[in-house]
Amino acid sequence: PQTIRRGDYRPPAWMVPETRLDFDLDPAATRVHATLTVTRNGADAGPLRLDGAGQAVQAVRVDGVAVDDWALEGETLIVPLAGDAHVVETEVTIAPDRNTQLMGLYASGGILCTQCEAEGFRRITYFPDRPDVLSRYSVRMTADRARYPVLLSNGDPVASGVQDDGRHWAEWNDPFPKPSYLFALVAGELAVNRGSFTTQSGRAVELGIWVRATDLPRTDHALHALKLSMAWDERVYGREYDLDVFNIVAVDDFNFGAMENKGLNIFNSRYILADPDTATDYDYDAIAAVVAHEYFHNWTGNRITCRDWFQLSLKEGFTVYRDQSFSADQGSAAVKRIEDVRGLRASQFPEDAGPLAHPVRPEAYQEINNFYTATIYNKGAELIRMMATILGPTDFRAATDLYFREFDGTAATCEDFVRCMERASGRDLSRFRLWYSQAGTPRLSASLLHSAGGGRATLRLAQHVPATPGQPIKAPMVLPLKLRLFGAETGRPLTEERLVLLDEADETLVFEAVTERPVLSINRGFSAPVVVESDRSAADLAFLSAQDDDPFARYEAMQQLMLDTLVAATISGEDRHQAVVDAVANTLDDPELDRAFVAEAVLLPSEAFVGDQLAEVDPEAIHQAREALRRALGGALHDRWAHLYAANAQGGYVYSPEAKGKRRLRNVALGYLAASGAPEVGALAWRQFEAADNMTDRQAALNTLANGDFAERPAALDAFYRRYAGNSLVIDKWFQTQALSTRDDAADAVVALARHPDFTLANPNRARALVGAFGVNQRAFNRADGAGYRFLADQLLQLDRLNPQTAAKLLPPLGRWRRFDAPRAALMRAELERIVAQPGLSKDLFEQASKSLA
Ligand code: DPP
Ligand code: ZN
Repeated sequence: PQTIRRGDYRPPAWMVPETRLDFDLDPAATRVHATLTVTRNGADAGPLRLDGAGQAVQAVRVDGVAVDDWALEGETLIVPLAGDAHVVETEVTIAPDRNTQLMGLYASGGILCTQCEAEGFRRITYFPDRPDVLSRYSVRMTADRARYPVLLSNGDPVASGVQDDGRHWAEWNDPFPKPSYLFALVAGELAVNRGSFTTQSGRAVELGIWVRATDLPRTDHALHALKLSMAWDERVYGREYDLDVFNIVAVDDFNFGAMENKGLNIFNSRYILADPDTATDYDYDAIAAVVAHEYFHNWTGNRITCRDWFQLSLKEGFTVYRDQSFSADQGSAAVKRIEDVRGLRASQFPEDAGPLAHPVRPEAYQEINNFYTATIYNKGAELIRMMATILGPTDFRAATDLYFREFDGTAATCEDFVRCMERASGRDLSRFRLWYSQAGTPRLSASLLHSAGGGRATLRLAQHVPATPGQPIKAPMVLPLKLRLFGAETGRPLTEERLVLLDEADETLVFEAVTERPVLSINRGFSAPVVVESDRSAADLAFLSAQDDDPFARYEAMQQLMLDTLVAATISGEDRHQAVVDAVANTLDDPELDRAFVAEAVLLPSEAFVGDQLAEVDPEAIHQAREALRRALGGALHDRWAHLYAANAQGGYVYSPEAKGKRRLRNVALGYLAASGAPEVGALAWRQFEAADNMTDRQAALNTLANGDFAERPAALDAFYRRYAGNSLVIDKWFQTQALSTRDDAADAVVALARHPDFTLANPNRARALVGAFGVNQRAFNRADGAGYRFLADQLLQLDRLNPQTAAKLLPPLGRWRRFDAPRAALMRAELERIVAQPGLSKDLFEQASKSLA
C-alpha cells in the first residue's frame, strides 16, 4: 500500500465553490447526479482529478456537454479542462444495501444513512475528497414515500413535494462551505423528539432527535444534553449555533460513536438511547459527553476544519478537551478528571508504548482510518489542557477567541492553533511543539531530599522520553507540573501550589524554610500526561491519600500505593496488604468525601495497568495478586462494606451526581463483599439483580454474579438475556459482561458465545462487545495455550471482509507481544503473520498487523 506523508501536502489544484447533488434513492441502486462548479486554484495547469471508490461512471458532462475524454487512473476520475472555471457533472449508481463497510451511503435497519469521515464521500460520488476543498452544498433527494417518509440532509430544508408515482422529494441547502467529509443524508421511517433553543443573539433553533418510533421514549436525555451543550459553548467559549435547525439521527450500525456532519449529526444509537431500565449511569454520562462532543465540533471541526488529515487532532484533541470540560462542569470535576486519566492510561499509554505509537500530529499513514486513535483524541486533549494550564484561563480564552476570529471558514493546521496561543499570551511555545511531533509517554523521576538542620528541601526532576517506532532519540519536553509540599508531622501544607515548567532533561528545585520533613505532592490534577516515578514511601503515599488537598493527587497516591503493592506481590509474592487496607479504611471513614470520589479511590488498578508497570507481563500472577488483595480488602473491611451497602441504598431512581455517587459506591461495596467470600453475597446480589429499578444496579449485580461461582449465576445470565431480548444495546452488555469475565473459563465461554445466534460481526457494537472486550481481558485473552490469540485472529479475518475499519481497530491486543514471555510472544506473532499473509487483506488491517510485527 501507498504511504501518504505530511511533508507532501500540496494545495488543491481545483476548488469546488458549489456542489449540487441529486439522489434518486433506492437501497439496491441509488443514482447520484453531481454538479460541481470548479475553479482552478493557482497556476496549476493540470486536469481535474476526482476521487472515487467502487462506483461505475455512467456519464460525464462539462459545461452541459457530454464528454468522453475522461480517464480513470485507478479509481481517480481525470477530466481534462481547458479553462479556469467549469461546471462538471457526473452520474453514478451505488448499492447502499451491499455496503457492509458502513462508509459512504449504506442501510442500517431499513434507514439509509451516510458516514463520510474520513474518505467515505468518494464512495458516494466523484469529488476531490480532501478536507481543504470547501464547498457550498445543495441536495435533492427523491425516494419512495412509504419506505422513506423522512428525508434529511445538511443545513436548512428549502422545499419538498410529492410525485404521483409513490415517491416524494426534499431539497436541503447548507449555506456554510464545508469539506466533503461533513456531508450527510438520511432517509427512513423515523420519529422525532423535538426541542428548541434560543441562542444568545436571539436566533431560534429547532432541534430534532430522530429515531425509530419505538425508541422515542429513550431520547429525552440526549435532547437535554444537547441544550446544555449549546448553552455551555456560548457561556464558556462565546460560540453560538449558526443554522435554523439542528438534527441528530440514531442508527444501530455505526463504526464510530457519532459524526458531526453540519447540522445533521449521525449517531451510533448507543450514544443517544437511554432510560433507567436499559442504560447505566456510565451510559448516561457517555451520551451527554458524545452529544456535547459532536455539537462542539460545529465550531471546532466544521466552521474551522483541518487542512489535511495529519491535522486531525486540531479538531479532535480540542473537541475532546471541550467535552471533558463540559462534563466536568455537570458534576464532580475531580471524579471526571480521574475517569479521564484512567481512560488515558488504559488506552493511550499502551498505544504510545507499543508498535503503533505515533505523534499527535503524525508524519505518515497508509490508511487514515487507523489514526482515529487515543493518541489523536485523548493525548491531543491533554496537549490543549497543558496549553490552557500554561496560559491560564484569561489568556487561553483570548487565544481561542483569536483562533475562531482568524480561522473561521478555513481549513487550518495544528500550527495555526499553537500560534494563536502564542500571539494571545505573548508566550513562546517553540519547545512545547515537541508534544505534536514526538511520540511516547515521558517518564519523570522525582526525588526529594531534605536537610533537616538547614530547612532546605531539594527536588530533583529528570525526564526521559522512550524511543518509539521511527523516533529512536528524543529531546526533553515541556512539562507543566503542579506541585506542593506537605509536612509529614503536622499534615500542614508547607508551600503554596506551584506550577513548574520543566523543559530540561534534569532540573533541581530548591525550597527554603522547610521546617519539617516534607512529602511531595506532584503532577497535581494530572497537569502533565506523564508517568511519574518517585521515591515516595508507602507511608508517604498513605499520608497523601488521606491529607492531600488536591483530589486527583489524593486518588493518585492511593493508586500508587496499590500499584506498588501489586507489583511487589506479582514479582516476589510479597504480602504488603496491610498498608492498603489501612489507607482504604481511612478513605471510607472520611465523612467529608464525595461518595463518587470514594468509590473511585478505593478501586484497585486494572490487571492491564499492573501489567504495564512490569518488564514482562505475567497475566496469571497479576490476576492472582490482584484477587488476593481484593480478598484482603473485602475480608478485613467486611463490616464497612456491608454498612456502605446498606447506607447507600436509595428510594426511587434519580439521575444526579449525588445519586450516581451513591450507586457507584454501593456497587463497589458489593464487589468487595463478593471478594470477601462472605456466604450471603450470592443471595444479596440476586436480590439486587431482581429488585433493581435501574440498569446501573442490575448490571452491577449481574457482573458480580457472572464473575463468581455463585449458584445464582446461570439464572442471572439467563434472566438478563430474556428480559432484554430484542434490545440490542442491552444484549451487547450481556455479551460484554461475559467477555470481561474474571473466571477461569472466560476464554472458552467467549469462543462459544461467538456461535450464539445473536452474535454477528456485521454490527460493530456487537463485534466490539464480544471480540473487542475480550481483547482487553488481559488474563483470558493471554491464556498460555494461545486460544485467545487464535480466536481474535479468526474473528478479525472474517470481519475484515465486511468492515475493514472496525476489524483494524480490534487488532492492537495482538501487537503487545513484546510485553510477554517468549512462548506467548511466538504465538501472537504467528497469528499476526497469518493475518498479514491473508490474500485480499484490507489496507486497514494490513497496516496495523504489519506495523505490529515490525
Ligand atoms: N469525527 C468523529 C468524532 O470524533 C469521528 N468520526 O466525533
Ligand atoms: Zn470528534
